[in-house]
Amino acid sequence: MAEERNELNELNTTQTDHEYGASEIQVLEGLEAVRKRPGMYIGSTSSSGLHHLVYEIVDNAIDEALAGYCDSITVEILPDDVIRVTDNGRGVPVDIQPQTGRPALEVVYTVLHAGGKFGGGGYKVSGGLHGVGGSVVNALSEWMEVRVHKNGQIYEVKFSRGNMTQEMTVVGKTDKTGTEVVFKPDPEMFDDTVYDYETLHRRMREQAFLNAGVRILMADRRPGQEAEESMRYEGGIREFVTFINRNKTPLHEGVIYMSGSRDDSMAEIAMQYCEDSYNEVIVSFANNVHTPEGGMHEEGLKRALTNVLNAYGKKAGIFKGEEKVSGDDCREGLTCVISVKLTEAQFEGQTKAKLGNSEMRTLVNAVVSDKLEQYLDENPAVGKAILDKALMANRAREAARKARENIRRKNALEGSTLPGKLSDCNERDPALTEIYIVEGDSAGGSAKQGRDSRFQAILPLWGKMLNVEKARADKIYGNDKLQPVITALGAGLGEDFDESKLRYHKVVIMADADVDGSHIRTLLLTFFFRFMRPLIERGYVYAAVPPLFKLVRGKTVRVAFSEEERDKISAELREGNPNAKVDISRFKGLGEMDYEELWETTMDPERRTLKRITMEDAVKADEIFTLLMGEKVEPRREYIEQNALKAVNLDY
Ligand code: 1YM
Repeated sequence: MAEERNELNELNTTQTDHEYGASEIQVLEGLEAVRKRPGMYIGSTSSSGLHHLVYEIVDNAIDEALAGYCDSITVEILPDDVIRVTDNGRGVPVDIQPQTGRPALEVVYTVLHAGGKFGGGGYKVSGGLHGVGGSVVNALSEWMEVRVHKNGQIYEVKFSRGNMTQEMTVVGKTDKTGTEVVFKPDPEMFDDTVYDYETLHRRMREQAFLNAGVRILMADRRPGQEAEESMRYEGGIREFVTFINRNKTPLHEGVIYMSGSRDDSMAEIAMQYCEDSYNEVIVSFANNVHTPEGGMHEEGLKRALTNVLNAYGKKAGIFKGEEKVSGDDCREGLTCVISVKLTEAQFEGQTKAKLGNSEMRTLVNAVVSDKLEQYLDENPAVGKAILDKALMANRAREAARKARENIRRKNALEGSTLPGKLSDCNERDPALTEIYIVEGDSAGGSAKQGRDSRFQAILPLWGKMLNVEKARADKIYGNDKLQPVITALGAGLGEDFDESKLRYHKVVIMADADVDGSHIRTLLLTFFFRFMRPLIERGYVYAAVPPLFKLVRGKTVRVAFSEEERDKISAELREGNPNAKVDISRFKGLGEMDYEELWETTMDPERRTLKRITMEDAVKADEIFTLLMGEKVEPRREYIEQNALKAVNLDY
């Protein structure tokens, strides 16, 4: 807050002795800073930064909801990728601010406030630093308009790239209250200004779960892609857990819900185990911000869960003799959402996605220790089911360890065991090498011929892969389809994964752009996600992007990776002669390309396109995988029906 006051004072001293005229109001120094270094304020100027603008404005509406004045928020993508966010709260204040002599409505959007998420300092909390993001969004918008319904009047202000172009003006009468913000992101500031409905929809759904009872309407109003969903979850994060588990079979009825608070902080935890899942899904938030890297709140949960389950197993006579279960055992098949609210959240880690406040470990630990024990005492059947599952996990882990030892012993006896199908490269420094995992033997053959064998290794895979969803870790070791991948990469898997032993720092999945190809990509990504997660976290996994079209005019041959590119190239090839014949064909598959084509379009580092796989991609693959391979038939059928057409272009 101190910083905020300083900014206002500065404004005060430099501007007091005369009144503002609309033409005189220039971009304030602060907003220039935002346009100079946008990354400092919104993380990046890529798609993620573009979407971040929306979150900043929505956060203000959510804060108003948390303060108890607003229960409905509308987020719309309008034609031309203009964003409109509306709420039914009190409306941003319009009275004159004593420090500046200007209406608060103008100040909120023109003065850079303290506490930005990326600029250091704490994060805003409801009732705290209200509206910090408004000015940042304004600075990065080609234009922005805000209308406030309040006191029976409609007030309006307009801006262009942070400059006020219309001072606050009364433009009409109203019987409602609320705020409407409309902005168009500045193409000068972003790589691309096209919004992705799914990205916003996902985030708004998450916010609706985290803020029980608030209705969020998400709509796409761009012609040809209209969509709309109204979301309101009275059950809050309980319903979030039910939603995550929608395609799985719960081990027990109902979601376990626990909450507690201490001083100015509070924690909520909702959890449910699933019968047909061996994964752990923990989704955590601090002040409604997702913390994918976890942190203190997750640590508190894990610690308490392990302690409570071990104590209960003993007390209820479920353990035999000295039996006990590990933390991992306690989390197999668990889905858990944790949401904490605190005044001075410290975000740490590479992407500021990890909560650092140790008092949150204490709080969550205390809440779970206390409430879960009580829950198990009151629901002994659930307690028994959870502990039986943890004991099963424990036995499977033990079996896996033995299987691993056997393999190690076997390897030691048989010496080098690189898979026979692998065509390795000559270079030995993993930082310089890449492995192409190729679908099908014929594509594998072309890849082997076309590659640069100095640094590119090829491993062909073929046939149906193992159903990883139902397979436990112990079975994976012996699987003949995955075994070559494991040995070629050389770093082991699961708890034993050792990055320093990894033989290639680029692992490229090369599969067709069709249903089978996307299937194999999903399988491999799911496998990496579950058993070699650091591989994805460290950014070592890529998808090759093979071209879709081949265009030939006389001796000129070009390839295109999308329909737009095809049309563009086709026009280029016709340049000067609109009637020239350009022969366009669709690549049916990798196997169809000869080795030179494959090298030129998909493997040559100078010319190829690789898509780096993110954790988000992997989580999506994992979700699709669960759906396709899990035990529930109905959602699988629905998914296949809905995606039968889309599947051709599945883009991870
Ligand atoms: C579509 C975006 O910004 N709503 C919104 C913002 C504010 C208020 C209400 C508000 C806050 C307070 C008092 C308060 C903001 N106010 C400010 C500031 N929706 C959206 N709705 N009255 C109204 O915090 O005391 C900044 S944002 F700073 F002026 F109070």
